[in-house]
Amino acid sequence: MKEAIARIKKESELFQGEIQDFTTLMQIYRSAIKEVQTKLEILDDTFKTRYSHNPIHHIESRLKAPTSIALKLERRDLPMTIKSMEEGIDDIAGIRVICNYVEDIATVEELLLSQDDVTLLKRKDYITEPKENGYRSLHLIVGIPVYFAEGKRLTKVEVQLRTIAMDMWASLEHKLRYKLKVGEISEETRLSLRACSDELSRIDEEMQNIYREVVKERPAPVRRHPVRE
Ligand code: 0O2
Repeated sequence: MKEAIARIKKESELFQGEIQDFTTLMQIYRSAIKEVQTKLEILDDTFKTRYSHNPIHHIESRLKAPTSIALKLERRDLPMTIKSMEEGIDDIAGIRVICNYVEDIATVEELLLSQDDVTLLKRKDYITEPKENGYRSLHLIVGIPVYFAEGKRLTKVEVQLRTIAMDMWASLEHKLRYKLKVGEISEETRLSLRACSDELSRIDEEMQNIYREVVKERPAPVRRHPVRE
């Protein structure tokens, strides 16, 4: 890992001869983040007006750092080119949507995917099927058109949706992973982390039930969107 970082640490060494294209592409990803974030903010506001409830607690976004992009390409044995970066990495533009209740995740997904300029490219449901370690989130890779001087480009954005409780677990586990390498995590720690995630999931369910009791009414059930190949 250290060697790889040392080898690619200078940004100018990345995507040799394509640095102008790289800068332009990052600008396009930045615009895609803004577009999707604005869509999410608007749908949250609209939902609040209609149902007196904000499904979204807060939104975070980030553009993947050039070094992380290069490391991911290297891990996947892909060449350091703009083409493989665009085709091989789905999360250069990343948005994290932290929802208040579990059911809000499906609501936000439905509202976002029902917009006709948003295309669902990939869907990973780590809520229905959590990862072995206890990681829970819904990951959507969406394509959205970004308009720039030379034309329009369908750009990929990763949208991670999770509750406040799922986010708490994921951020702490992420920090712990910096302190401990995977091989160093004892079985006991691994099981404790999984137990914490299961407990938080139980709490999420209970909070959802309390909310349902208080409100006694929820909007219409969600409909699923096919993934377009
Ligand atoms: P960072 O620093 O968060 O960006 P794929 O491209 O779909 O084939 P990938 O990228 O492994 O493969 O996809 P996946 O499984 O959907 O995971 C992508 C992101 O989800 C990760 O990005 C994390 O943000 C988050 N994630 C996935 N698994 C875990 C986990 O076990 N714990 C935590 N805390 N987060 C997880 P990056 O690039 O790893 O990191």
